[in-house]
Amino acid sequence: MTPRLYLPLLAGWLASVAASAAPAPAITDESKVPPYTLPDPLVTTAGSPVRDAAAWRAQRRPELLELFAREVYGRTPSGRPAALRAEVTSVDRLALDGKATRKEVTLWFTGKTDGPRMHLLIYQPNGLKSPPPVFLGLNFFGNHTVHADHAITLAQPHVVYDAARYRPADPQPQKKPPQRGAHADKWQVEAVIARGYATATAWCNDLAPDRADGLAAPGSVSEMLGTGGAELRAGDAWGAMGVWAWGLSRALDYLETDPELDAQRVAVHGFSRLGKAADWAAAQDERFAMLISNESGCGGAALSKRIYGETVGIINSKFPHWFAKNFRRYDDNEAALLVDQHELLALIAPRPLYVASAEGDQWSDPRGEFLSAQAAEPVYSLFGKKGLGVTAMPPLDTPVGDTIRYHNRTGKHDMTAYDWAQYLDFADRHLRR
Ligand code: GTR
Repeated sequence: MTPRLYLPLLAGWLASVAASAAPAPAITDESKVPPYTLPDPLVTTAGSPVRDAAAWRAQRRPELLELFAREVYGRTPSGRPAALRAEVTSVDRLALDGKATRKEVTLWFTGKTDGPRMHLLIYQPNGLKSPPPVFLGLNFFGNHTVHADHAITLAQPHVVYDAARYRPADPQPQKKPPQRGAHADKWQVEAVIARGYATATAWCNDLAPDRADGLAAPGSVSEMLGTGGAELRAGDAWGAMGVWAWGLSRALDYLETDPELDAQRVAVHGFSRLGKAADWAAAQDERFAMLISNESGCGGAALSKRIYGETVGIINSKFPHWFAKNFRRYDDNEAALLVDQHELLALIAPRPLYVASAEGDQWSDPRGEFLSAQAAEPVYSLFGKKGLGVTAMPPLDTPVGDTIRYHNRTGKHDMTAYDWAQYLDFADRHLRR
């Protein structure tokens, strides 16, 4: 082979090696964080300033939504399916020792009872004079894991992760199905009910199984809408975050039809990967009255351009199905992003927003979550809303802020009774009539 023919081949080979190269390792030493520049939420991509709430709404908000859809999460192909049908499958007015009503509702997305569906579990406090506000969030392992209540229908299929089909690099291959109440600590159902709120949840795997081939799985919403699997899809087609966010909006569609619940006052929440989904759901769907983002980290509340903990390259290589394929353009190349996650948080404005980190969860970058919440403030200011009200990160276990609130809890990656106590206080302040 002559050198002239050889060179392009070599270049091609080098490019393919670079594309499949392992992402740069995570930085967890603050002094090693490289400098970065954040895009200004109040300057359009074309460079014009956004001076008031009207311009934000008319111009910048749609522009940012488009950038997040195209480059980060993928496009949401449709809203409420015309044929969607809700079927209340059980009601117990004497649940939790008579303190609550437990309801189970199945949403049949095509209207057909053998088609794609999502099972919603709801607890609502008894004895209230008016319909309560609702905390709504997806769960990791099935509705039966949020409380030990034996009447909760076991999630099907009752196997969560199939280790063989999961990527070897994934940290959570798991064969044993999680048991009833396994995640009760993360849901604090009694505490929520005692404070006069309803709580509603569905399993993320009902919408799209959380595994590399989940987007193409029969019965998933992505398969129903024909948007393609993790590899064989358009660059801007949605990933699991988009599908899960869509499911949260469909749950809200149901809540709007239930006269016993106040759908005008729904706080959407999520922990970790499901926090990322909640963030994207609240950004797109302004019917959500409040967002609680609990340790949502990379691709959630944490800044992407700040290279600390999990990065875009790491998350895309471990979870190829979570984000749009286009997001892979920014693997180890975050500086090229036209948006960053503070602008996702800004899309929640003027609605109340709680961002929470945990000190023991450096992977999610607590400082990057704080800085992101802080950088969303100028947009809240346009609406006359107060943000964090501090310039430096607060001490541990010390919530700060008004319409944007933040805390960094001691302890590990989790959603604890302490976290819930803060969220309930926040809801009392902003959702109570
Ligand atoms: C990790 C992932 C994080 C976070 C977490 C979780 O493996 O790297 O982005 O989402 O899982 O969901 O618990």
